[in-house]
Amino acid sequence: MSYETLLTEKRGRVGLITLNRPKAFNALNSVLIGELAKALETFESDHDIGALVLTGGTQAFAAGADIKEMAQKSYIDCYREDFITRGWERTAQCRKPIVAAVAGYALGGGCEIAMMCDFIIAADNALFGQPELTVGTLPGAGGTQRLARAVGKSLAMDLCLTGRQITAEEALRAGLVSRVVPVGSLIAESLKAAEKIAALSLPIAMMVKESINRAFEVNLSEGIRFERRLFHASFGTRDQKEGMDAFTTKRSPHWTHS
Ligand code: DAK
Repeated sequence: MSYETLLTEKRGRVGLITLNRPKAFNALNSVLIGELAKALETFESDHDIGALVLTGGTQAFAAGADIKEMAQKSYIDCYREDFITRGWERTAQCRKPIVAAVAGYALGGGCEIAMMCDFIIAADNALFGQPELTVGTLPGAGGTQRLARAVGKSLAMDLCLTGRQITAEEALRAGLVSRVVPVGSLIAESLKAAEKIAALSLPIAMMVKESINRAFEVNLSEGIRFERRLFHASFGTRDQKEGMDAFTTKRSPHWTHS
């Protein structure tokens, strides 16, 4: 499939999606968001894909929602069209594991899309921020919510209220990203991480993802109960039998993703 604002390719069992509006620092316009939703759906329904990587360019992962596209909208336009709501949450709804590989600017909606992924690998030149207040609005795709959960109240308030950007190292210290790598090896390292996931049992990896995400929705005892149910459910899969038999008989497992 070819897209106007994205590049997609399959690397073994990994689906790689690259945001591709370099002249606009990958500003997220409605075409891009629609195409991103389509690309995610395509990889989700492809049984040969076990994990995804979402990336941008070396200068910008994405510098936010397209300010030029939204500047003239009225309240009633936004409300009636449910402005840019459609498509935006699609990344968060992806059931397969998805790694954000972030280089350069991840601002506003760019930071929000990265946070919708399961974890973020940052290049050493990455800059994260929620500068919406500096253009007269506020984060609208989960920036005040996911950022606060990821880094805590104080830093979330600091970023959203001052609009300042933090470096990859600061993002690592704050727990926003899981690792920092040299910009030149970002794609290779992110693909390596995704390949590692995709080489394991897909249904069990999906259960792990679902269970961790549940931690952000419910209290601890409900979360533990949810985890326990999925743990029990894993014993209904062929892959659990295979994984434990392979360990016991000292051989490599052959996952059937079933
Ligand atoms: N929108 C449109 N164009 C953008 C852009 C953006 N967010 N960011 C950069 N560009 C364009 C610039 O206009 C410029 O285009 P030309 O003038 O060459 O045509 C080109 O990219 C290069 O940018 P600069 O010339 O500004 O380059 P600099 O190196 O000087 O600065 C910068 C790079 C990233 C620091 C700067 O461009 C910048 O501050 N950009 C804006 C960052 C920002 O404020 N982002 C937050 C936008 S608000 C929602 C979902 C999401 C959102 C809201 C609701 N729902 C689901 C309801 C999200 C809102 C936002 O993200």
